[in-house]
Amino acid sequence: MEAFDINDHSHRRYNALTGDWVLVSPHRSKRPWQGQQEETTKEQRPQYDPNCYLCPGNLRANGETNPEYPSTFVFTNDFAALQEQTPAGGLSKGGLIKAESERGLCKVICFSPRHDLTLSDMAVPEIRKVVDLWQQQYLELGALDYINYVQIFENKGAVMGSSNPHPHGQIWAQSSVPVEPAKETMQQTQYFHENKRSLLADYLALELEEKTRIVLENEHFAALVPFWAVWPFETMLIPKRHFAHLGQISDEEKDAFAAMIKDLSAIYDKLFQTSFPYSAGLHQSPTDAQEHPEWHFHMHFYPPLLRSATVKKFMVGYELLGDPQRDITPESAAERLRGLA
Ligand code: H2U
Ligand code: ZN
Repeated sequence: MEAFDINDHSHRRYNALTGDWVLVSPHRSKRPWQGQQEETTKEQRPQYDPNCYLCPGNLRANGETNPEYPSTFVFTNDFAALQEQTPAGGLSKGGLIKAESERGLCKVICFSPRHDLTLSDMAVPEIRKVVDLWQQQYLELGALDYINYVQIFENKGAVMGSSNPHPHGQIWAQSSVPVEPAKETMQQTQYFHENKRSLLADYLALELEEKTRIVLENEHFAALVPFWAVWPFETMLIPKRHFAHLGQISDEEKDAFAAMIKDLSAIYDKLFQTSFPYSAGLHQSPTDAQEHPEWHFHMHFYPPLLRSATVKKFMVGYELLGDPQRDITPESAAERLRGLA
């Protein structure tokens, strides 16, 4: 039998950050495609849309009017999935039928008053204001005694379920730690106890040495396609310094973070000459009043597009029933993204 070649032979990759596995089938990326094509929006948008519920001065669904905000704007989601006034309680039958009440709150953040922009069109000082607001919200919501985790994220593009093209994101803050950050907490804690170092700092050092999965780098942050990426052009932004949450980021690091978001999203837009859709979000330490020396702040980008602006990756079949799977390798995805920098 010939020797194993990671660039050619099927293999499973371990996600050191979550403990999950992904099946990689590099030889399969040449198969023909006659399936569904996604609609992508490339239409010119006005700077102000009188019908947009996020534009300054407009009316929202609950009857409130948005202020004439000059940069960012945050408000409580009028259709919040989590609510502060949820009564305590639950249900348990033989440990098999089990429910727990969940308290929380949801907010919407407008990144800009301009209806026609996305993060990739915005200037770095404008994105920096979004980072400032993320920081302020993480600290403010995290300080509430019933909030133990704050999830900040953006759904971009209709294909990702975004309800409105106006540049915006969301925050869901709640009393339990959801599954993904809980897995990351467990993996980082175990690594930190065994090695007395941050898992992601050590992982980033390996990646900066190997360089094959690095997309971009500046003084304080790196963008890379993780070794264990599931989505075709999935990336992570990782700060070079080990800190747990935005309450610990320096001003200089905030500027570098804003610049990385700008540069990475510009690369994404170039990849298929489209306003590139994705779900992106910050992962930071739980706000559960525990010390979290193991936690290393980072941002994930999960874009669904596979081979063009119209062909999306589906998580179906084996991926629903077995493990997630990918054809193009993270190394070749990184090489393509790097080429557009
Ligand atoms: P998405 O585009 O990611 O769905 O986020 C928009 C959010 O805005 C969505 O959660 C809220 C929706 O509940 N929303 C309001 O809070 N007020 C409105 O007037 C319309 C939409
Ligand atoms: Zn708008």
